[in-house]
Amino acid sequence: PPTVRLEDYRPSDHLIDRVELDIRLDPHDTRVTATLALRPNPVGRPGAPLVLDGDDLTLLALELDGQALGPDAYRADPSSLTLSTPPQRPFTLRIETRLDPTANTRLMGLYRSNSVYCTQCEADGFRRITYFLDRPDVLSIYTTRIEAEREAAPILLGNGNPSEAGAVPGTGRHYAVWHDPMPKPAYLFALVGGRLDRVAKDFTTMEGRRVEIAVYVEPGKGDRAAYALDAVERSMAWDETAFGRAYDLDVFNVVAVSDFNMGAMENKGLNIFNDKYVLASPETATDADYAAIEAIIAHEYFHNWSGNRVTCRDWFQLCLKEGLTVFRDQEFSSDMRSRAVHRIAEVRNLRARQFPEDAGPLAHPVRPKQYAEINNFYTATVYEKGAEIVRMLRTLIGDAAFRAGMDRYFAENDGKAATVEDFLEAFEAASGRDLSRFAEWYERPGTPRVAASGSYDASAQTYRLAFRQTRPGAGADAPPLVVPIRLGLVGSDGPLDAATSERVEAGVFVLEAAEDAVTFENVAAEPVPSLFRAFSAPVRVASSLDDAARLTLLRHDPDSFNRWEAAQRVALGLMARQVRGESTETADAFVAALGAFLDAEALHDPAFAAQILALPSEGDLADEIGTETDPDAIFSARQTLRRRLGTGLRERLMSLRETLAEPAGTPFSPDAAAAGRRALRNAALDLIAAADAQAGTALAEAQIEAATNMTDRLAGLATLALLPGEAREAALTAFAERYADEPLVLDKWFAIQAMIPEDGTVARIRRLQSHPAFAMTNPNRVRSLIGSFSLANPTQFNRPDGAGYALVAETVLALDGTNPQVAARLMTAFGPWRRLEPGRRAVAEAALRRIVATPGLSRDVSDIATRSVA
Ligand code: BAL
Ligand code: ZN
Repeated sequence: PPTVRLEDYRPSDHLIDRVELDIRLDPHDTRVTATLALRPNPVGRPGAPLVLDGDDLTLLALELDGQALGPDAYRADPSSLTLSTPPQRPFTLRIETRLDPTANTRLMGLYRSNSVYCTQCEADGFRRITYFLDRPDVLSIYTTRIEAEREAAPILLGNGNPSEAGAVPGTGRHYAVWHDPMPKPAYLFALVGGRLDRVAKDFTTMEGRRVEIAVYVEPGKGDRAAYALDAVERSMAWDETAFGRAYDLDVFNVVAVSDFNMGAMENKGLNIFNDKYVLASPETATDADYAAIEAIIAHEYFHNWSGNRVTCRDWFQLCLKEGLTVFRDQEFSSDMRSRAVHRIAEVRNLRARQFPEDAGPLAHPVRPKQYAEINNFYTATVYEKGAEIVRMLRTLIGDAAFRAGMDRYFAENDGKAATVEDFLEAFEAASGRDLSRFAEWYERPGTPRVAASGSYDASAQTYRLAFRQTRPGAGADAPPLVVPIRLGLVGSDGPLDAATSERVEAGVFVLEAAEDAVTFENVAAEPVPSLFRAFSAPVRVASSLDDAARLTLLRHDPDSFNRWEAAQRVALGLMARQVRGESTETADAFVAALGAFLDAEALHDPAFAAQILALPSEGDLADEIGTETDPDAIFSARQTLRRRLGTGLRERLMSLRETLAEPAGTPFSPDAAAAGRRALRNAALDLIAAADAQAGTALAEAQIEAATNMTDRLAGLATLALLPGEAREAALTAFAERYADEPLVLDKWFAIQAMIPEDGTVARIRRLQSHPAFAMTNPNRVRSLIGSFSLANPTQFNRPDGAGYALVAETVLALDGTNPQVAARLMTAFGPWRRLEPGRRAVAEAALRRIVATPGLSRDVSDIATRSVA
């Protein structure tokens, strides 16, 4: 496939000022008439041909300024429409196309989900609706008339504000006209038509605009939309106080659909969501679901400014809207919940998804320099590492200059398609700081490593910390990065606040050279350094601290993140030594330290305590070991440590479970405090069961029986899932019966079984693929069963006999013909194959090469497959 390069960017030769769409919906024969007000772009090439993008389109009619065009005047095929000599003045094109939304299984463009017409246009789906300049730097004002059978689609929604509606006399059809006053690129276009329930409330913005917020869901599920509706309202209010951003239309609509490739989409005024991120009730949604709904509702809403009002010049700038908007939704969630606990969740996620990506064959810069298929660049690197860059920027220039820079960025670029350079320029102007070296973070892949070593001079009472940064794979010419290191010193009794250094400002030392050092004065005794507090930069830190020093941090560091990090590092070290067959005698001290921690603090902050108890994942350990990894040895080392904790802490864990149990009749609350108590009870259950299968089975069965919410019921089931036997199978059967009509709950049931770390799992998944509730046409089902298996069951996905790889490869190929985007995403699970031990590596490579050699692959899958083996 042709490669698109950032260096080849040039402005469009034509612009489209206004778009009028007339869309007559029909299940198989939808007619789209697009009237485009075009003109030559003053900065384009004079006299250039007009080449409109298409994808799988059927052209029915074409007029220029009201005159039908003869066959010699243009060339059209399914993927483009060309006028070789367009007028050198403003002109109008009227284009009629025919679509079959029911046959659209790619879920890009206009399609039907459960009989609801909906659209997905990012990144390049609009060209599946009509021929267009489908690029983010062509911004137009849209007016859309939508028409459909009233019975099938009583609700008709578009971008912007509703302007007119009515019946089409004598037809049983009706129409609605929507006008969007803000110029936008085509990827933000959307429409919805269907039979949907609606919940709504009013919000008055700080500018005095009355906005009607509405959430539309499948009929009968309105009560499950209340939390999402509330989250929209809180997001609107928060963006006003945190960023001074007010909403700009009279309506804000959110629609939940069941077949959706992504999590959600920020179309202007009409966000379309995967229903998994809207629908919630205590009976069907876990605390994690509630948190995800809150975060994604906020994310899509925040795009209204970071993405929609200010959009991207080209898709290489994707992080400009995504990294920034992830940063904004993380800040929102931190303000709504516990900042410390949320930061831990963010970093767990970054390490689980972005670090491996950045260390594998799919690594790319936060701003990629080239792509073959842009849909494959909606990655953890663009999103999560992109967010970390924004956070570092704030750390470097401080809160006030950061806010001033954001204001400036929005003001200068409103209504425009911007670049990373435009973004940084706003902060340079606001802070007076040269950010040209900082910009390097966008340019090169790979997770940097910072080595730190300290030396104490007792007579001078000084402590010197030396840092050295390196970057994997970066050539000698690669300049060092600007790395903000938030740090402090901790003594055996608590933080050493008297210690100071001239080079540390507001707790931050900025490492700008390959090597540098900082010296603290007034250090009364040898300290333990607390580095990268709150994870101040997305790097790997190498330090020679021993377990005793780390346990000092766990006890005394005022930075909660680093207390958690200390416990994780000790656990990782213990598990890595176990894998290498070395001594793990310090495990007892770790258990004792956790015991003391629980006694002192578990009831004070249960959510944080649950994080402390949750050991690093198998993926974290694989990442720590780095090469020649053996998933079975990793699994077994982790089991050993879980058992040790479960045995050593048993009495405390039992007692915490009692103390934290909710009194009967307590109404369910999804808030962070209540969720934290449930999280700690369930973390305790997990460890107790790891050490004592019988006790674990009894506790889990009792918990499932008594559960009044999905969090506890599912945690009980997840515990049982790790304990082979009749109790597990009976609980799985009962769960499936109870939730037979709840697809989103059955997704959890599919996932739990896909993650069972046992030999029988591949066969179990093959049986589940023919379960009546499973459907390859629904991305959530595929991700639950196959995605959970490939991403969260390392021992079985990486079976030495290759049966796990074969299962995933077969699914990728089976899906590629109907939904290449989801197929390609599934394939990314092979990413870390090169760090496996040689036997598995060979088997994984063979599976990948079979995919590469398959004829007729989509561009999506072919791109991932070829990069994976390159
Ligand atoms: N723009 C794609 C979905 C999202 O990141 O919000
Ligand atoms: Zn986004």
